[in-house]
Amino acid sequence: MPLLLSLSLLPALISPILAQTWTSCNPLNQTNCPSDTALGISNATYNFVTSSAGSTWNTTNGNLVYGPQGAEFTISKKGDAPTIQSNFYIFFGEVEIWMKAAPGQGVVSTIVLESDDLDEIDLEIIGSNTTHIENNYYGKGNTTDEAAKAKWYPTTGAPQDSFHNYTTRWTNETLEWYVDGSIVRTLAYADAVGGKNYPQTPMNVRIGVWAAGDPSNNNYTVRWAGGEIDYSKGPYTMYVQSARITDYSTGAEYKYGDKTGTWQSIDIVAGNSTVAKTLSAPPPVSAAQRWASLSNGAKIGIYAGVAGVVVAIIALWAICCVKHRRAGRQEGALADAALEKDTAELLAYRAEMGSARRGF
Ligand SMILES: *[C@@H]1O[C@H](CO)[C@@H](O)[C@H](O)[C@H]1NC(C)=O
Ligand SMILES: *[C@@H]1O[C@H](CO)[C@@H](O)[C@H](O)[C@H]1NC(C)=O
Ligand SMILES: *[C@@H]1O[C@H](CO)[C@@H](O)[C@H](O)[C@H]1NC(C)=O
Ligand SMILES: *[C@@H]1O[C@H](CO)[C@@H](O)[C@H](O)[C@H]1NC(C)=O
Ligand SMILES: *[C@@H]1O[C@H](CO)[C@@H](O)[C@H](O)[C@H]1NC(C)=O
Ligand SMILES: *[C@@H]1O[C@H](CO)[C@@H](O)[C@H](O)[C@H]1NC(C)=O
Ligand SMILES: *[C@@H]1O[C@H](CO)[C@@H](O)[C@H](O)[C@H]1NC(C)=O
Ligand SMILES: *[C@@H]1O[C@H](CO)[C@@H](O)[C@H](O)[C@H]1NC(C)=O
Ligand SMILES: CC(=O)N[C@H]1CO[C@H](CO)[C@@H](O)[C@@H]1O
Repeated sequence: MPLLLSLSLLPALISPILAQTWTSCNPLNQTNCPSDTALGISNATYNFVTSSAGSTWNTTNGNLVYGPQGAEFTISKKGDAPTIQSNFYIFFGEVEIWMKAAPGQGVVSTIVLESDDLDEIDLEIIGSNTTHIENNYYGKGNTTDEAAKAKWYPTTGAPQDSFHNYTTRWTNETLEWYVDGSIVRTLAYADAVGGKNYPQTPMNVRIGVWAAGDPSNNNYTVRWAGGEIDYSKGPYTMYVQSARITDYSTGAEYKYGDKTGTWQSIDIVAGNSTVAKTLSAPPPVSAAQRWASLSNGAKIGIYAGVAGVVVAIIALWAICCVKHRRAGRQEGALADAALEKDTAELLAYRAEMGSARRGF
Protein backbone atom coordinates (compact mmCIF):
# COMPACT_ATOMS: atom_id res chain seq x y z
CA MET A 1 0.00 0.00 0.00
CA PRO A 2 1.72 3.19 -1.14
CA LEU A 3 1.57 6.34 0.92
CA LEU A 4 0.33 8.24 -2.07
CA LEU A 5 -2.87 6.28 -1.71
CA SER A 6 -3.18 7.78 1.73
CA LEU A 7 -3.02 11.22 0.19
CA SER A 8 -6.42 10.44 -1.23
CA LEU A 9 -7.71 10.64 2.33
CA LEU A 10 -6.78 14.27 2.50
CA PRO A 11 -9.87 16.38 1.94
CA ALA A 12 -11.23 15.95 -1.58
CA LEU A 13 -7.86 15.64 -3.26
CA ILE A 14 -8.36 13.02 -5.93
CA SER A 15 -9.73 9.51 -6.23
CA PRO A 16 -7.60 6.68 -4.81
CA ILE A 17 -6.80 5.32 -8.27
CA LEU A 18 -5.51 8.65 -9.52
CA ALA A 19 -3.81 9.25 -6.21
CA GLN A 20 -1.46 6.38 -6.82
CA THR A 21 0.01 8.15 -9.80
CA TRP A 22 -0.05 11.63 -8.33
CA THR A 23 2.99 13.86 -7.88
CA SER A 24 3.13 17.63 -8.04
CA CYS A 25 5.47 17.49 -11.03
CA ASN A 26 6.52 14.21 -12.59
CA PRO A 27 9.90 14.67 -14.30
CA LEU A 28 9.23 11.62 -16.48
CA ASN A 29 6.43 13.54 -18.07
CA GLN A 30 7.37 17.16 -17.78
CA THR A 31 10.49 19.17 -18.26
CA ASN A 32 11.18 22.11 -15.92
CA CYS A 33 9.99 20.44 -12.73
CA PRO A 34 11.66 22.25 -9.82
CA SER A 35 14.91 20.60 -8.79
CA ASP A 36 15.17 18.79 -5.48
CA THR A 37 16.95 20.45 -2.57
CA ALA A 38 19.71 18.10 -1.49
CA LEU A 39 20.44 17.16 2.08
CA GLY A 40 24.01 16.69 0.96
CA ILE A 41 25.50 15.79 4.32
CA SER A 42 26.38 12.47 5.82
CA ASN A 43 24.38 12.81 8.99
CA ALA A 44 21.38 14.87 9.90
CA THR A 45 20.17 13.91 13.36
CA TYR A 46 16.89 14.94 14.92
CA ASN A 47 16.04 14.35 18.55
CA PHE A 48 12.30 14.96 18.82
CA VAL A 49 12.39 14.70 22.62
CA THR A 50 14.52 17.81 22.94
CA SER A 51 13.75 19.72 19.75
CA SER A 52 10.95 20.06 17.23
CA ALA A 53 11.18 19.05 13.58
CA GLY A 54 11.93 22.63 12.57
CA SER A 55 12.14 24.24 9.18
CA THR A 56 13.85 21.36 7.39
CA TRP A 57 10.54 19.45 7.53
CA ASN A 58 7.06 20.46 6.42
CA THR A 59 3.98 19.38 8.29
CA THR A 60 1.92 18.36 5.28
CA ASN A 61 -1.16 17.36 7.23
CA GLY A 62 -2.46 17.89 10.78
CA ASN A 63 -0.27 18.91 13.69
CA LEU A 64 2.43 17.33 15.79
CA VAL A 65 2.61 17.59 19.54
CA TYR A 66 5.93 17.16 21.36
CA GLY A 67 6.01 15.23 24.60
CA PRO A 68 8.44 13.24 26.75
CA GLN A 69 8.48 10.41 24.18
CA GLY A 70 9.16 12.70 21.23
CA ALA A 71 6.94 13.77 18.35
CA GLU A 72 3.35 12.57 18.71
CA PHE A 73 1.30 11.81 15.60
CA THR A 74 -2.29 11.35 16.76
CA ILE A 75 -5.54 10.26 15.17
CA SER A 76 -8.44 11.24 17.39
CA LYS A 77 -11.18 11.76 14.83
CA LYS A 78 -12.10 11.12 11.22
CA GLY A 79 -9.87 13.04 8.84
CA ASP A 80 -6.82 13.14 11.14
CA ALA A 81 -3.62 12.01 9.40
CA PRO A 82 -0.68 13.98 10.81
CA THR A 83 2.28 13.74 8.47
CA ILE A 84 5.62 15.44 8.07
CA GLN A 85 7.80 15.52 4.98
CA SER A 86 11.44 16.45 4.71
CA ASN A 87 12.16 19.59 2.74
CA PHE A 88 15.27 17.87 1.45
CA TYR A 89 16.04 14.87 -0.70
CA ILE A 90 18.67 12.17 -0.45
CA PHE A 91 20.20 10.48 -3.46
CA PHE A 92 20.94 7.07 -1.97
CA GLY A 93 21.53 6.96 1.74
CA GLU A 94 20.26 5.83 5.11
CA VAL A 95 17.16 6.65 7.08
CA GLU A 96 17.02 5.53 10.72
CA ILE A 97 13.81 6.24 12.61
CA TRP A 98 13.11 5.30 16.24
CA MET A 99 9.40 4.82 16.39
CA LYS A 100 6.67 3.36 18.55
CA ALA A 101 3.79 2.54 16.23
CA ALA A 102 0.21 3.63 16.91
CA PRO A 103 -2.13 0.91 18.18
CA GLY A 104 -5.64 0.32 16.86
CA GLN A 105 -7.41 -1.61 14.15
CA GLY A 106 -7.41 0.35 10.90
CA VAL A 107 -4.57 2.64 12.04
CA VAL A 108 -1.36 2.56 10.01
CA SER A 109 2.00 4.05 11.04
CA THR A 110 4.27 4.73 8.08
CA ILE A 111 7.78 5.72 7.10
CA VAL A 112 8.03 6.39 3.39
CA LEU A 113 10.74 7.57 1.03
CA GLU A 114 9.23 9.08 -2.09
CA SER A 115 10.68 10.56 -5.26
CA ASP A 116 9.19 13.02 -7.74
CA ASP A 117 8.74 10.27 -10.33
CA LEU A 118 7.10 7.95 -7.77
CA ASP A 119 9.90 5.64 -6.78
CA GLU A 120 8.94 4.68 -3.26
CA ILE A 121 10.32 2.78 -0.27
CA ASP A 122 7.87 1.93 2.53
CA LEU A 123 7.55 0.64 6.04
CA GLU A 124 4.02 0.14 7.33
CA ILE A 125 2.78 -1.01 10.70
CA ILE A 126 -0.86 -1.93 11.19
CA GLY A 127 -2.06 -0.90 14.65
CA SER A 128 -3.83 -4.18 15.40
CA ASN A 129 -1.00 -6.40 14.19
CA THR A 130 1.39 -6.87 17.10
CA THR A 131 3.46 -9.60 15.47
CA HIS A 132 4.33 -8.47 11.93
CA ILE A 133 5.37 -5.34 10.05
CA GLU A 134 5.23 -4.77 6.30
CA ASN A 135 7.62 -3.22 3.87
CA ASN A 136 7.26 -2.46 0.20
CA TYR A 137 8.68 -0.55 -2.74
CA TYR A 138 7.53 0.91 -6.04
CA GLY A 139 9.48 1.89 -9.13
CA LYS A 140 8.16 4.82 -11.17
CA GLY A 141 4.72 4.40 -9.58
CA ASN A 142 4.24 0.90 -11.01
CA THR A 143 1.64 -0.75 -8.78
CA THR A 144 1.44 -4.05 -10.67
CA ASP A 145 2.22 -7.15 -8.59
CA GLU A 146 1.66 -5.40 -5.29
CA ALA A 147 1.16 -8.73 -3.53
CA ALA A 148 4.61 -9.91 -4.58
CA LYS A 149 6.35 -6.69 -3.59
CA ALA A 150 4.73 -6.04 -0.20
CA LYS A 151 6.29 -8.39 2.35
CA TRP A 152 5.58 -9.10 5.99
CA TYR A 153 8.18 -9.78 8.66
CA PRO A 154 7.81 -11.06 12.23
CA THR A 155 8.84 -8.68 15.00
CA THR A 156 10.35 -9.26 18.40
CA GLY A 157 7.87 -7.62 20.73
CA ALA A 158 4.84 -5.62 19.71
CA PRO A 159 5.92 -2.59 17.65
CA GLN A 160 3.12 -0.63 19.37
CA ASP A 161 4.59 -1.25 22.85
CA SER A 162 8.12 0.06 22.59
CA PHE A 163 10.52 1.99 20.42
CA HIS A 164 12.39 0.19 17.66
CA ASN A 165 15.11 1.15 15.24
CA TYR A 166 13.71 1.05 11.68
CA THR A 167 16.53 1.67 9.25
CA THR A 168 16.61 1.67 5.47
CA ARG A 169 19.95 1.55 3.66
CA TRP A 170 19.68 2.37 -0.01
CA THR A 171 22.38 2.31 -2.70
CA ASN A 172 22.26 2.02 -6.47
CA GLU A 173 22.77 -1.74 -6.06
CA THR A 174 20.73 -2.85 -3.06
CA LEU A 175 17.92 -1.70 -0.87
CA GLU A 176 18.02 -3.05 2.68
CA TRP A 177 15.45 -2.85 5.47
CA TYR A 178 16.71 -3.34 9.06
CA VAL A 179 14.81 -3.67 12.32
CA ASP A 180 16.80 -3.19 15.52
CA GLY A 181 20.05 -3.76 13.69
CA SER A 182 19.03 -7.00 11.96
CA ILE A 183 18.49 -7.07 8.25
CA VAL A 184 15.00 -8.28 7.35
CA ARG A 185 14.93 -7.77 3.59
CA THR A 186 17.25 -7.05 0.69
CA LEU A 187 16.12 -6.00 -2.76
CA ALA A 188 18.78 -6.17 -5.45
CA TYR A 189 18.71 -3.76 -8.39
CA ALA A 190 18.16 -6.54 -10.93
CA ASP A 191 15.25 -8.00 -8.95
CA ALA A 192 13.00 -5.04 -9.75
CA VAL A 193 12.02 -5.64 -13.40
CA GLY A 194 15.69 -5.86 -14.36
CA GLY A 195 16.41 -2.60 -12.54
CA LYS A 196 13.76 -0.62 -14.41
CA ASN A 197 11.51 -0.55 -11.33
CA TYR A 198 14.31 -0.29 -8.78
CA PRO A 199 13.93 2.90 -6.65
CA GLN A 200 16.79 5.07 -7.88
CA THR A 201 15.81 8.75 -7.94
CA PRO A 202 16.22 11.36 -5.15
CA MET A 203 13.80 10.75 -2.29
CA ASN A 204 12.28 12.84 0.45
CA VAL A 205 11.25 11.29 3.75
CA ARG A 206 7.65 11.19 4.99
CA ILE A 207 6.52 10.07 8.42
CA GLY A 208 2.88 9.83 9.35
CA VAL A 209 -0.11 7.94 10.63
CA TRP A 210 -3.37 7.46 8.76
CA ALA A 211 -6.77 5.85 9.18
CA ALA A 212 -6.58 3.30 6.38
CA GLY A 213 -9.49 1.56 8.11
CA ASP A 214 -11.82 4.52 7.65
CA PRO A 215 -15.12 3.12 6.29
CA SER A 216 -14.93 5.54 3.35
CA ASN A 217 -11.90 3.66 2.03
CA ASN A 218 -12.29 0.72 -0.32
CA ASN A 219 -12.73 -2.76 1.10
CA TYR A 220 -9.26 -3.87 0.13
CA THR A 221 -7.63 -1.02 2.03
CA VAL A 222 -9.83 -1.50 5.10
CA ARG A 223 -9.13 -5.25 5.16
CA TRP A 224 -5.40 -4.64 4.69
CA ALA A 225 -5.49 -2.25 7.68
CA GLY A 226 -6.89 -4.98 9.92
CA GLY A 227 -10.51 -3.80 9.70
CA GLU A 228 -12.48 -0.64 10.30
CA ILE A 229 -11.14 1.96 12.68
CA ASP A 230 -13.19 2.71 15.80
CA TYR A 231 -12.58 6.40 16.51
CA SER A 232 -14.36 6.09 19.86
CA LYS A 233 -11.56 3.83 21.13
CA GLY A 234 -8.88 6.40 20.26
CA PRO A 235 -6.94 8.59 20.35
CA TYR A 236 -4.29 6.53 18.55
CA THR A 237 -0.77 7.93 18.77
CA MET A 238 2.45 7.05 16.98
CA TYR A 239 5.60 8.33 18.69
CA VAL A 240 8.82 9.22 16.92
CA GLN A 241 11.78 9.71 19.18
CA SER A 242 14.52 10.45 16.68
CA ALA A 243 15.66 10.38 13.10
CA ARG A 244 19.09 10.05 11.56
CA ILE A 245 19.39 10.66 7.85
CA THR A 246 22.45 10.21 5.67
CA ASP A 247 22.75 11.39 2.10
CA TYR A 248 25.32 9.34 0.19
CA SER A 249 25.58 12.18 -2.37
CA THR A 250 26.81 15.68 -1.71
CA GLY A 251 25.66 18.82 -3.46
CA ALA A 252 23.11 21.61 -3.41
CA GLU A 253 20.38 20.17 -5.65
CA TYR A 254 19.39 17.11 -7.64
CA LYS A 255 17.93 17.52 -11.13
CA TYR A 256 16.41 15.08 -13.60
CA GLY A 257 18.59 15.32 -16.69
CA ASP A 258 16.05 13.51 -18.91
CA LYS A 259 12.81 11.54 -18.76
CA THR A 260 14.28 8.08 -18.16
CA GLY A 261 14.12 8.12 -14.36
CA THR A 262 17.44 6.25 -14.10
CA TRP A 263 19.96 7.14 -11.42
CA GLN A 264 22.50 7.88 -14.16
CA SER A 265 20.21 10.62 -15.48
CA ILE A 266 20.24 12.60 -12.22
CA ASP A 267 22.46 15.68 -12.27
CA ILE A 268 24.02 16.67 -9.00
CA VAL A 269 24.34 20.45 -8.76
CA ALA A 270 27.54 21.20 -6.86
CA GLY A 271 27.52 23.49 -3.84
CA ASN A 272 26.32 23.63 -0.27
CA SER A 273 22.74 22.68 0.41
CA THR A 274 20.56 25.30 2.09
CA VAL A 275 19.24 22.54 4.34
CA ALA A 276 22.73 21.68 5.55
CA LYS A 277 23.22 25.34 6.46
CA THR A 278 19.95 25.41 8.40
CA LEU A 279 20.92 22.24 10.22
CA SER A 280 24.23 23.64 11.34
CA ALA A 281 22.29 26.23 13.40
CA PRO A 282 20.99 25.14 16.84
CA PRO A 283 17.84 23.01 16.59
CA PRO A 284 14.45 24.63 17.19
CA VAL A 285 12.72 23.84 20.46
CA SER A 286 8.97 23.63 21.06
CA ALA A 287 7.31 25.59 23.88
CA ALA A 288 6.75 22.46 25.96
CA GLN A 289 10.36 21.39 25.45
CA ARG A 290 11.53 24.84 26.54
CA TRP A 291 9.52 24.52 29.75
CA ALA A 292 10.78 20.96 30.33
CA SER A 293 14.39 22.07 29.87
CA LEU A 294 14.17 24.86 32.46
CA SER A 295 16.02 24.11 35.67
CA ASN A 296 13.90 23.36 38.71
CA GLY A 297 15.08 26.68 40.11
CA ALA A 298 13.74 28.56 37.10
CA LYS A 299 10.44 26.66 37.28
CA ILE A 300 10.14 27.44 40.98
CA GLY A 301 10.87 31.06 40.13
CA ILE A 302 8.01 31.14 37.62
CA TYR A 303 5.65 29.35 40.02
CA ALA A 304 6.76 31.73 42.78
CA GLY A 305 6.06 34.66 40.46
CA VAL A 306 2.53 33.39 39.88
CA ALA A 307 2.12 32.65 43.59
CA GLY A 308 3.42 36.14 44.39
CA VAL A 309 0.75 37.72 42.22
CA VAL A 310 -1.89 35.57 43.90
CA VAL A 311 -0.62 36.53 47.37
CA ALA A 312 -0.58 40.22 46.42
CA ILE A 313 -4.14 40.06 45.18
CA ILE A 314 -5.29 38.25 48.31
CA ALA A 315 -3.60 40.96 50.37
CA LEU A 316 -5.40 43.66 48.38
CA TRP A 317 -8.63 41.77 48.91
CA ALA A 318 -8.04 41.65 52.65
CA ILE A 319 -7.31 45.38 52.83
CA CYS A 320 -10.34 46.09 50.73
CA CYS A 321 -12.54 43.96 53.05
CA VAL A 322 -11.37 45.85 56.08
CA LYS A 323 -12.47 48.97 54.21
CA HIS A 324 -15.80 47.32 53.44
CA ARG A 325 -16.53 46.74 57.06
CA ARG A 326 -15.78 50.34 57.80
CA ALA A 327 -17.92 51.51 54.92
CA GLY A 328 -21.22 50.26 56.19
CA ARG A 329 -23.44 47.47 54.90
CA GLN A 330 -24.87 48.87 51.68
CA GLU A 331 -21.64 50.21 50.34
CA GLY A 332 -20.07 46.98 51.48
CA ALA A 333 -22.52 44.98 49.36
CA LEU A 334 -21.66 47.05 46.29
CA ALA A 335 -17.98 46.63 46.97
CA ASP A 336 -18.51 42.89 47.37
CA ALA A 337 -20.07 42.76 43.92
CA ALA A 338 -17.05 44.56 42.51
CA LEU A 339 -14.83 42.23 44.46
CA GLU A 340 -16.58 39.19 43.05
CA LYS A 341 -15.87 40.56 39.59
CA ASP A 342 -12.22 41.09 40.56
CA THR A 343 -12.04 37.58 41.93
CA ALA A 344 -13.51 36.16 38.72
CA GLU A 345 -10.91 38.11 36.77
CA LEU A 346 -8.22 36.83 39.09
CA LEU A 347 -9.36 33.25 38.59
CA ALA A 348 -9.39 33.77 34.83
CA TYR A 349 -5.93 35.27 35.05
CA ARG A 350 -4.67 32.33 37.05
CA ALA A 351 -6.22 29.89 34.60
CA GLU A 352 -4.52 31.75 31.80
CA MET A 353 -1.20 31.64 33.61
CA GLY A 354 -1.73 27.93 34.10
CA SER A 355 -2.32 27.29 30.44
CA ALA A 356 0.43 29.68 29.46
CA ARG A 357 2.71 27.71 31.73
CA ARG A 358 1.67 24.36 30.28
CA GLY A 359 2.20 25.68 26.78
CA PHE A 360 5.32 27.61 27.71
C1 LIG B 1 1.91 12.04 -18.47
O1 LIG B 1 0.88 12.95 -18.76
C2 LIG B 1 -0.19 12.38 -19.48
C3 LIG B 1 -1.15 13.48 -19.86
O2 LIG B 1 -1.20 14.48 -18.91
C4 LIG B 1 -0.83 11.29 -18.64
O3 LIG B 1 -1.86 10.67 -19.34
C5 LIG B 1 0.22 10.26 -18.25
O4 LIG B 1 -0.34 9.32 -17.38
C6 LIG B 1 1.37 10.93 -17.58
N1 LIG B 1 2.41 9.96 -17.30
C7 LIG B 1 3.10 9.93 -16.18
C8 LIG B 1 4.18 8.93 -16.08
O5 LIG B 1 2.85 10.71 -15.27
C1 LIG C 1 6.75 23.42 2.58
O1 LIG C 1 5.57 24.14 2.87
C2 LIG C 1 5.61 25.48 2.44
C3 LIG C 1 4.38 26.16 2.96
O2 LIG C 1 3.28 25.31 2.94
C4 LIG C 1 5.69 25.50 0.92
O3 LIG C 1 5.77 26.82 0.46
C5 LIG C 1 6.93 24.75 0.50
O4 LIG C 1 6.98 24.66 -0.90
C6 LIG C 1 6.95 23.37 1.07
N1 LIG C 1 8.23 22.79 0.77
C7 LIG C 1 8.34 21.59 0.23
C8 LIG C 1 9.72 21.14 -0.06
O5 LIG C 1 7.38 20.89 -0.02
C1 LIG D 1 -0.27 -9.83 11.09
O1 LIG D 1 0.31 -9.98 9.80
C2 LIG D 1 0.65 -11.32 9.48
C3 LIG D 1 1.32 -11.27 8.12
O2 LIG D 1 0.49 -10.70 7.17
C4 LIG D 1 -0.62 -12.17 9.48
O3 LIG D 1 -0.26 -13.50 9.20
C5 LIG D 1 -1.30 -12.07 10.83
O4 LIG D 1 -2.51 -12.78 10.78
C6 LIG D 1 -1.57 -10.62 11.17
N1 LIG D 1 -2.10 -10.53 12.51
C7 LIG D 1 -3.20 -9.84 12.78
C8 LIG D 1 -3.63 -9.82 14.21
O5 LIG D 1 -3.81 -9.21 11.93
C1 LIG E 1 5.38 -2.98 -13.92
O1 LIG E 1 5.59 -4.11 -13.14
C2 LIG E 1 5.29 -5.34 -13.80
C3 LIG E 1 5.47 -6.48 -12.82
O2 LIG E 1 6.25 -6.20 -11.73
C4 LIG E 1 6.21 -5.49 -15.00
O3 LIG E 1 5.92 -6.68 -15.66
C5 LIG E 1 6.00 -4.29 -15.92
O4 LIG E 1 6.93 -4.37 -17.00
C6 LIG E 1 6.23 -3.01 -15.17
N1 LIG E 1 5.89 -1.89 -16.02
C7 LIG E 1 6.75 -0.90 -16.29
C8 LIG E 1 6.24 0.20 -17.17
O5 LIG E 1 7.86 -0.87 -15.81
C1 LIG F 1 26.47 1.76 -8.85
O1 LIG F 1 27.36 2.85 -8.93
C2 LIG F 1 28.71 2.45 -9.08
C3 LIG F 1 29.56 3.69 -9.03
O2 LIG F 1 29.05 4.67 -9.90
C4 LIG F 1 28.89 1.65 -10.36
O3 LIG F 1 30.21 1.20 -10.46
C5 LIG F 1 27.93 0.48 -10.36
O4 LIG F 1 27.99 -0.19 -11.57
C6 LIG F 1 26.52 0.95 -10.10
N1 LIG F 1 25.61 -0.19 -9.99
C7 LIG F 1 24.56 -0.37 -10.79
C8 LIG F 1 23.70 -1.56 -10.47
O5 LIG F 1 24.30 0.36 -11.72
C1 LIG G 1 19.97 1.27 13.94
O1 LIG G 1 20.13 0.27 12.96
C2 LIG G 1 21.09 0.57 11.96
C3 LIG G 1 21.05 -0.55 10.94
O2 LIG G 1 21.40 -1.75 11.48
C4 LIG G 1 22.45 0.72 12.61
O3 LIG G 1 23.42 1.06 11.64
C5 LIG G 1 22.38 1.80 13.67
O4 LIG G 1 23.61 1.91 14.34
C6 LIG G 1 21.28 1.50 14.67
N1 LIG G 1 21.18 2.62 15.58
C7 LIG G 1 21.49 2.54 16.87
C8 LIG G 1 21.38 3.81 17.65
O5 LIG G 1 21.80 1.50 17.39
C1 LIG H 1 -17.43 -3.95 0.64
O1 LIG H 1 -17.89 -5.03 1.41
C2 LIG H 1 -19.25 -4.97 1.74
C3 LIG H 1 -19.56 -6.11 2.68
O2 LIG H 1 -18.72 -7.18 2.48
C4 LIG H 1 -20.06 -5.03 0.45
O3 LIG H 1 -21.43 -4.97 0.75
C5 LIG H 1 -19.66 -3.89 -0.43
O4 LIG H 1 -20.33 -3.98 -1.67
C6 LIG H 1 -18.19 -3.89 -0.68
N1 LIG H 1 -17.83 -2.69 -1.40
C7 LIG H 1 -16.98 -2.70 -2.38
C8 LIG H 1 -16.70 -1.36 -3.00
O5 LIG H 1 -16.43 -3.70 -2.79
C1 LIG I 1 30.47 25.45 0.99
O1 LIG I 1 30.74 25.77 2.34
C2 LIG I 1 32.11 25.75 2.69
C3 LIG I 1 32.25 25.94 4.17
O2 LIG I 1 31.34 26.88 4.65
C4 LIG I 1 32.83 26.84 1.87
O3 LIG I 1 34.19 26.80 2.16
C5 LIG I 1 32.61 26.55 0.38
O4 LIG I 1 33.16 27.60 -0.38
C6 LIG I 1 31.13 26.44 0.06
N1 LIG I 1 30.99 26.00 -1.33
C7 LIG I 1 30.17 26.59 -2.20
C8 LIG I 1 30.13 26.03 -3.58
O5 LIG I 1 29.45 27.54 -1.90
C1 LIG J 1 27.03 9.53 14.19
C2 LIG J 1 27.74 10.71 13.64
O1 LIG J 1 28.52 10.60 12.73
N1 LIG J 1 27.43 11.87 14.19
C3 LIG J 1 28.03 13.12 13.76
C4 LIG J 1 27.06 13.88 12.86
O2 LIG J 1 27.56 15.17 12.57
C5 LIG J 1 27.80 15.96 13.69
C6 LIG J 1 28.20 17.34 13.21
O3 LIG J 1 28.82 17.30 11.96
C7 LIG J 1 28.87 15.31 14.56
O4 LIG J 1 29.08 16.08 15.70
C8 LIG J 1 28.39 13.93 14.97
O5 LIG J 1 29.38 13.27 15.69
